Amino acid sequence: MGFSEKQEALVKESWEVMKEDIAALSLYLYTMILEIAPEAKELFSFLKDTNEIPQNNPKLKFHAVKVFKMVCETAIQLREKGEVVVSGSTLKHLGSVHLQKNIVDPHFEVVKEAMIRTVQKAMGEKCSEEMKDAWREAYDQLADAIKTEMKQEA
Ligand code: HEM
Ligand code: ISQ
Repeated sequence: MGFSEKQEALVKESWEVMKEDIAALSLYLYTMILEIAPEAKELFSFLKDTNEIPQNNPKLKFHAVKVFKMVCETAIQLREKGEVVVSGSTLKHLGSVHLQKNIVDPHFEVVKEAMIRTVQKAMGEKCSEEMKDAWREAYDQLADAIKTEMKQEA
């Protein structure tokens, strides 16, 4: 599906705002993931041995930022090139990491929903359906690229 300039702008604009409060928002993202799917706790090395989400774990924050940035980058690529462009080695690496962790399709829906709630939380009244749809679309395209890689590797 095509990605419009408007959609790209909505993703970029919200990411600019979100960046300013990344520590709190990354915690929120994990909180939402665990609220939707408590069993996901066992998947992440930095969560599985704790009762609470660690407040100050650099690895946890780094991962959350990386995921947001990748979706944002996907939005830009979708608009510029009409497709997801992730370097081959990165995509291969992501495919194998997620395959090893036994990530399945429903997990991708969980992360998407958690991410949308985080965008909503960050943007408050500025968050529109259009903005959320733009994030959903970019996320889905990136997730599909990772899933395809996972299938090829399996
Ligand atoms: C690891 C991105 C979806 C669970 C990673 C890493 C990245 C990443 C960049 C780090 C790889 C490395 O260690 O070098 C993404 C993106 C996704 C996505 C862009 C979707 C578009 C998911 C989903 C799940 C998941 C749906 C399941 C809930 C994990 C886990 C790890 C990981 C468990 C290993 C973390 C650890 O314990 O060190 N992902 N991911 N990911 N991802 Fe994802
Ligand atoms: C997916 N993969 C790795 C890390 C993540 C952190 C937060 C949300 C989703 C993620």
